[in-house]
Amino acid sequence: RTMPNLNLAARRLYSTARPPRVLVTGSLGQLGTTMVNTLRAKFGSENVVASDIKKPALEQRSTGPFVYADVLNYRAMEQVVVDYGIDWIVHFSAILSAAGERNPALGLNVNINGFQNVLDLAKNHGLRLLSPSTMGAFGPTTPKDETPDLTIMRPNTIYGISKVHMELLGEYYTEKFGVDFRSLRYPGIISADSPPGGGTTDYAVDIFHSALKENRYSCFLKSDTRLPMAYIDDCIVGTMQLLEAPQEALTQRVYNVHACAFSPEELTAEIRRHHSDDFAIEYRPDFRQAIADTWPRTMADEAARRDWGWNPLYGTTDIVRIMLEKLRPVYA
Ligand code: AKB
Repeated sequence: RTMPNLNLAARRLYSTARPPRVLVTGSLGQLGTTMVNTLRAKFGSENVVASDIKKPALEQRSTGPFVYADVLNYRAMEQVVVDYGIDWIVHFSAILSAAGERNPALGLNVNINGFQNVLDLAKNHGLRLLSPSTMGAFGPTTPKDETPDLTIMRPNTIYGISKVHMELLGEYYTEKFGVDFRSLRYPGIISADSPPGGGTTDYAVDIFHSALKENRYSCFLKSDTRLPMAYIDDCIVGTMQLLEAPQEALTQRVYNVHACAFSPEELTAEIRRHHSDDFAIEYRPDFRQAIADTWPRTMADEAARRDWGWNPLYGTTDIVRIMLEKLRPVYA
């Protein structure tokens, strides 16, 4: 059946009569795997196309379509959009904070040019685009407690700079071209099933593996470095909520989301309580300390709660309990 020749707004309406076809970039990363499974459970496996430039494990391949697609190649991405009749893109490809400082050229290329490509695809093909931002978009001069949505944003990392660029450009395309761009500023995300890659908050996942493996951990942040964090289930539920929210509900395009906050020493105390009193930790701050020092301690997220129902369920104690439960069998 050929698509009638409708204008973009009507085409969006037309496509709501059936489940949306969603493309997920960076689908093999920390958030991609869970997001793809959640989208497939909701919209049907055949309607969710996972993409990445790595080879998926067999189980990641078997749940639905997977394509090799490099976000740096506009034409290749466009071919996927056209071939699969994509309506929405969830853009997870990114080089995170620590990896971006190790390789600034790569960080700039993937985070700026990769985003530009999906943004242009959204414009040219009338797609909804959800591309997450981060607390890393804030910087040393941003107020650190209850950081508001709208505040000083002068980050000093490649990751932060490229995410501010993304936020502004997304808003610009919404204003000028009617692109349906949506974003949320993630805190550090804690997950057991998929490892994080190249972030400053990675310690808060690594620590559980080390605790169970050798009952000790060498932490690359100082003991009292407090940062916002969230459990992956809250992150994915929130991302789905924003993705599916009706346009009229959104009073802004970029939203802070906050769930809990802890420092390495607070996390260690919880791990000792749930795992072992003699869990040992040493602190050897490296270059990631300077990154963490520029980020908020807590973020204000009233707008996300009000506009699309952000309502995180997991606090620090829950996260520690669940992470230990899930990972214990791996190291038994
Ligand atoms: C990182 O640490 O770079 C990420 C983030 C907070 O965006 N986890």
